Amino acid sequence: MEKIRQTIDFAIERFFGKNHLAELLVCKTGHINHTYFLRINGGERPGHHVLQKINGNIFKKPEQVMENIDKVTSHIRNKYEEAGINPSRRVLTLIPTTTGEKWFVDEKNNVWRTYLFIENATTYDIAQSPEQAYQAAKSFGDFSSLLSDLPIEQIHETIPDFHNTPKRFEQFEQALKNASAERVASAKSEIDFAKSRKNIASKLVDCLADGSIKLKVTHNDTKLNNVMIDDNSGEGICVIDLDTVMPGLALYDFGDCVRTATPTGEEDEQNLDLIEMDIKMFDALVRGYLESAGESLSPKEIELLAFSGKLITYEIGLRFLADHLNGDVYFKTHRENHNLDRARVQFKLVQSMEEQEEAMNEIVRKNWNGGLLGNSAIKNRSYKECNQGL
Ligand code: GN1
Ligand code: MG
Repeated sequence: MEKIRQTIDFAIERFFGKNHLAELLVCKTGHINHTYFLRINGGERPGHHVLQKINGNIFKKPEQVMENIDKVTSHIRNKYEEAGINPSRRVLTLIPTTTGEKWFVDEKNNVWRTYLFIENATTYDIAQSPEQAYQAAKSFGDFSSLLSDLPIEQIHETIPDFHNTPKRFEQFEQALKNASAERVASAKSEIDFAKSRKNIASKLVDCLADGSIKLKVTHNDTKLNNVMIDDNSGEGICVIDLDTVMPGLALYDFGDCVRTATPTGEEDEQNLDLIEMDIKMFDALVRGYLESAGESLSPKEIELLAFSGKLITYEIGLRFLADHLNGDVYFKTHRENHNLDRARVQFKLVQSMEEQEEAMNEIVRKNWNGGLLGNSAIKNRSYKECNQGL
C-alpha cells in the first residue's frame, strides 16, 4: 500500500505540484482502471478532480486512448462553444500536467490522466425512474450526434474487435477449453445457456458486412453509470468514461443502455429473482435515443434496437463467463465467483428480454411511427435549440 501511495502521490505532484493534496478517495466502481477523487488546496488548480491510471494490461496502447479522448472532447467542446453554451459541465475536461502535457507516463509506462470533477451531479448503477433512463439515452444519443461529423479515420481502434460478438463467442470457447474442471463444473448451466444462443451472435457484424448498418464514432461503454445526472434538474449532463471511444456500431451503444438501465437489480446481484428487464425503462430509452440520435439511424438500425439490448447483454455475459473460466484475469473481482454471478445476471436478463421481445419491438414501432422522428420540430431543431435551457 505504501508503494502504491507513493506512486499516486508522485502522479498528483505532476498535475498539481507539491503539497496541495487535501483529500484522496479511492473510487470503487469500474472494473478496469484505477480511479481516485482528489481535493486540491491552493496551487493553480484548487478544487475537486478525478485522477485515473489507465490499465495497461487491457489498453495496450494507452497513448492512443488519450489521443482519442483529446480529439473527442475537443470536438464536443467546440460545438458547445459555437452554440454559446458553457461546456465545462457538458464534456470532460482534461487537466494538463504542470509542464503542459495532457497526460503523464510514469517510469513503469503507466499512463495517468486527470479530469475536472463535475460538481452537483451523480451517476446511478440502477435507474431510479423512467425519466432518468430517458435522460441517459438522450445523453448518449446527443454524444453520438455531436460526433457524427468527426471523421472516423481520425479515431484509433484501441481494442480490436471490442464489440464483435462472434469473436467474443470464440474467446468463450477458448476459455472453456483451457478452464479447470472445477470452474467448468461451477458454471455448467451458464455454459449451456451461452452455447444455446450462439445463433444470435453474428447478427450485427453480418449487417455491417452487407452494408445495412455503418461504422460510426461510438462510445462502446454506454452504461447507465457513465452518464452524470444533474442533481438539481435531473438532466443527463455529461457522458463520461471515454476510454473505449472507437469506430463501432451505434446499436451496441444503444444496446448497452438497455443492458444497464432496464434491470431491476445490480449487475452482480446474487438473487436472480430480483432481476428482470423493466419495459417501462426500455420505453424511456427508446424515446430518449430516437429524439437525440434517431435521424442518423438507418431503417435496419431502428428495426434492431430491441434486439441490440439482448445481443450486448448476451455478449457481456459471455465475457464475464469467459473470465470466470479463465480464473478472473480481466475484470476486477471482489468476491469468489464474482464473474460467474455477473454472467448469471446477464443471462437472466437475456431471458427476460426474450420473454418481452414482442412488446419491446412494439414500443420501437410505436415511437418511430408515432412521429418521434417525423416530428419536424425535432428534426429541424438546431443544436442550440436542442439544448435550450440547459
Ligand atoms: C468494463 O470498467 P468499466 O465498468 O468501465 C468493460 C466494459 C463492460 C463493463 C461491464 C474496457 O467497463 O466493456 O461492458 O466492464 N470495459 C472494458 O460492466 O473492457
Ligand atoms: Mg469503461
